[in-house]
Parts: sequence; C-alpha cells; structure tokens
Amino acid sequence: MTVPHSRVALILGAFAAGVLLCFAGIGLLAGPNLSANVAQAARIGGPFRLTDQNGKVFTDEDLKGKPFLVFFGFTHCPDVCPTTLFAISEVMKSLGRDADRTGALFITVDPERDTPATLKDYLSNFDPHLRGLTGDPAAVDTALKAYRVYAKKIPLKDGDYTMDHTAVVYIMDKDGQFVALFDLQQTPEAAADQLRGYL
Ligand SMILES: [Cu+2]
Repeated sequence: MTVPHSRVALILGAFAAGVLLCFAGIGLLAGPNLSANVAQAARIGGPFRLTDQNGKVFTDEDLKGKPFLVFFGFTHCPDVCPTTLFAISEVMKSLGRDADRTGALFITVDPERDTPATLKDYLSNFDPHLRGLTGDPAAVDTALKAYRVYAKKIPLKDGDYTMDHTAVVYIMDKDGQFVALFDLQQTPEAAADQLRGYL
C-alpha cells in the first residue's frame, strides 16, 4: 500500500498531538516527581492473561525472550489508534526479518466491543506482526493497571460511546521489563533501530 506524502504528514501530525496528550496523561498518573524520570515509572508491565485475535489464550509469558511494543486502544478509535498502528506497522516493515524476533501488542481498552473477531478484522489493515488482545473486563483491567493505562468510557449523544485513553507505546525488554517510551515521531528506520537495540 502506498500512501501519498501529504497523507503521511497529516497522520504523523495527528500522532504527535496524540503523544502530547499521552505524556500529559502519564504525568498525571505518575505524579510530578516521576514524570521527570521516565525510567522511574518502571513499575510498568506485569502479568496478564488475555485472548488474542485468533481466540487463543495469550499471556505475558508468551513474550519471554523477545522485546515487544505495547499499545492500548480500541477499534472504534477515530484517529490516534489507527495512526499509531499504522506507524507501528511501518516500523515492523523496516525491521524486516528482525520483526519476527520482536512482539507488538494492541491491547483493547474496550473489551465490550472488541471481541477477538473484531480485533482480527481490524488488524487485517495493519502489519501481521501486530497481535490484538482482549478478554473479560476483569482480565483487561489487570493489564490496564499493570501498564498504568488510563481508560474511560465517554458517552456520546446518540447513545453510543467512545473511549478516552492513554496512548503511549511502551518498549518492554526480553524480560518483560519496561525500558522506554517508543518514539514514533522518528523515521520508521530509526524507530526500528531503537527496537533492534533490545534484541
Ligand atoms: Cu485510540
């Protein structure tokens, strides 16, 4: 799929706005002292037990030995999620064969609507290395808490709802420890090198 450059610029611009929101979000969650030192927000990550887009049980143990990206979102998201997943897909493409030695998780903050089948359909738009995870609300909540992700249902006028959520991408190392926030504002090649550094 080729995308005109103007569209890429638009997407990246939208993404930059999302990242800014996220950093604000993390600052709020972690408190002013921690936001000064991202590494100190290191209690990010932990055990989870969810279901992937193929209906298979997927846990943190399945990623042992691989550095991986984690991004929380939902398939009905109008812009930040698709933009981020597009950017992650570009990075996976840039990684080439090394992509198989990494992981990339898209964990839903909206398990009510994001069934495995919904995730599978949605992820068909993106790089096949992306794994979509959902589960019952309690299981998703465990993952949200482990990764310190904020998510809140926002009712819409028509009776529908959207989700407000933290939209950072975490890099976790081979042991499942948080190492850095993934910078998707750099080129896909530079981002791929950043991730490669943890192989
Ligand atoms: Cu989103």
